[in-house]
Amino acid sequence: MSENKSEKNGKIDRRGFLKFMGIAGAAAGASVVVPKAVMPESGKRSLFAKAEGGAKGKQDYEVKPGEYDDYYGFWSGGHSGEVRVIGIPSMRELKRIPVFNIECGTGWGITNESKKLLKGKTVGDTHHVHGSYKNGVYDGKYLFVNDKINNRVARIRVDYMEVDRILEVPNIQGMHGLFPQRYPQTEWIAINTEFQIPMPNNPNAPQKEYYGAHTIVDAERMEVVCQVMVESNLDLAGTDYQGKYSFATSYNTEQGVTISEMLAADHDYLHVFHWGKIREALKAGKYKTINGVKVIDGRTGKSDIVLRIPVPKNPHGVNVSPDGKYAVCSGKVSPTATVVDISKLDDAFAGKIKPAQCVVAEPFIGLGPLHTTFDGRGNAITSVFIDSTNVKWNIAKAIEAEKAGPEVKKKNPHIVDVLDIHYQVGHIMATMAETKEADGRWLVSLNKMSKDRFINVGPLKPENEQLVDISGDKLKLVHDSPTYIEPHDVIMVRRDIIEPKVKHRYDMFEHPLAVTKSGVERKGNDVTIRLTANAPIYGLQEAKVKKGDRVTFIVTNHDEISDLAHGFALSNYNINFVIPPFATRSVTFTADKPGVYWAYCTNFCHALHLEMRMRLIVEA
Ligand code: K7E
Ligand code: CUA
Ligand code: CA
Repeated sequence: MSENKSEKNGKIDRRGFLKFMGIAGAAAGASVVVPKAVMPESGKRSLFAKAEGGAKGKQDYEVKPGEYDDYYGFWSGGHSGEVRVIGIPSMRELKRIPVFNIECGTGWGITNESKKLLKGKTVGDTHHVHGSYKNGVYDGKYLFVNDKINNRVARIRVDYMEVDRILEVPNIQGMHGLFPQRYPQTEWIAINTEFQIPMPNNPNAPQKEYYGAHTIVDAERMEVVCQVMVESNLDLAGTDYQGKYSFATSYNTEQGVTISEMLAADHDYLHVFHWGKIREALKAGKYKTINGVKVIDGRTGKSDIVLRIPVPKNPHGVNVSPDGKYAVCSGKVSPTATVVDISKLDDAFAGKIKPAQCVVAEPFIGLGPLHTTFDGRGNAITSVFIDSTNVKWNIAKAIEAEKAGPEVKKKNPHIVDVLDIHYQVGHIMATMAETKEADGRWLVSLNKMSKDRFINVGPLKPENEQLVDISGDKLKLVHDSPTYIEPHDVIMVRRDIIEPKVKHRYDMFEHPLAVTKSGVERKGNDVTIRLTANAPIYGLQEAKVKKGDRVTFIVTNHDEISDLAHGFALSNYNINFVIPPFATRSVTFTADKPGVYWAYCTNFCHALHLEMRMRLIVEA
């Protein structure tokens, strides 16, 4: 076959490919000559070409057939336990990355490789996804996502878009806010814990000995560096653009265990953690080791690592503006946002000014402000849960009005626009907004309820994620997108940052068990069956084992063509997984049922895909 005939735009087109494989594969049966796969050319649509041509506030959100999106959206899947990849602005779902869930499509939680990471856990509640950084911008290396249920943080390799590490963090519950270091690069990840518990977790500890913690994780080693113990819970997390501080909102400084106790105080705090002082404390040995983790006492009066800036009670999100100047706390119970001037923090840590003097504005937003994002042009946009709005406001104007006094302030000169959304918004995020390259093009409003926006699918409705054009002065709603349980947060990363890093096939020998020669090996009752997979055949047509054997199948896909994955399902043995190009996957089980069992390929790969199978004969 001529390579060129079956390639379009540098990519082997599936139709031409299947035609070719149908003939060659059927005739040869064994070694198939595979055309060299070529990287699809980047730029099926030049980034922003259309947007630049159009008027402000009128970007084209339609992505035509065959065109690419401008941004990768990485979505937390809430208590589905997964991460989703959604194209922006089309809102088309491109991929699901199983993380804390069991997923029979790919075999996540079924293969030995994934089981080793999951360690028997089967549920997860992802809230916050963030990428690794270099100099304040994503470097396209990793994504990090938390699990609030089992207190784990997972790392996704961007090159394979697959989880490679999962770390379970001791001494905490309700792992919530997570934010990576932004400068000079991501060495640490700051993680907050929403529930206070005794440290160590002693059931008889009095309520006043329940603590929260700010956990620092080493991003490369995926190990806990330390925890800073505080008396309050810590909710959302942020980091600055200098590598000096991390932030945490808190809403239970009362150390309450009932809802009325948690609402008793008239204010709460934005906690600021000083990384230099954390390093000093670790070096000086100023910590206790609890469950193998170095725990620094960060309670009020016990250390100078933590600065507590009073904010209206029960705040929620904290987001740092792309210019690195401000940390914005959303009020939640208070209808305001609190703007903290980061340049004043050093003086506050040094005791030269009071922590409250770091606050430079407290503008009115609306009822129930939760999260703030930025357009990179000096504006903030805050999600407002109770009002069901996105409120765009100007940070400089809010600071000016605060200085000018109550008469000016009550006219709300900072408010630029208010957009009704549908309905009850949680997070919002603008394109590149958590980087210094915030570009103010698109915003996604992650609405917790869709109510009447879609045809009825029963009592459990989808959530509604709305795409908003933020390129003009007005916020312009352009698209509704239903999603399944239950996204919290998202980041949207320019395509040119991610796309060059993403591979079309695995590095085959990165997996220590990669199969180059099919065969059966017995050691006592342990039987290893090694299989190559080449469309449309597995390396063996049959294998025999004995009842009671512990059987391990190891399968390596030798098809290098992009998009040619095989599956491996074993009838009546509850096994299925997918093997992408050059990947190796394995599974171990006890052959406890005698008989003939067909294993077959579940991922359509060839005209003879249905014939891609083998027998496992389990002798009595
Ligand atoms: Cu507001 Cu978990 Cu980020 Cu949800 S948190 S909304
Ligand atoms: Cu291999 Cu279908
Ligand atoms: Ca409170």
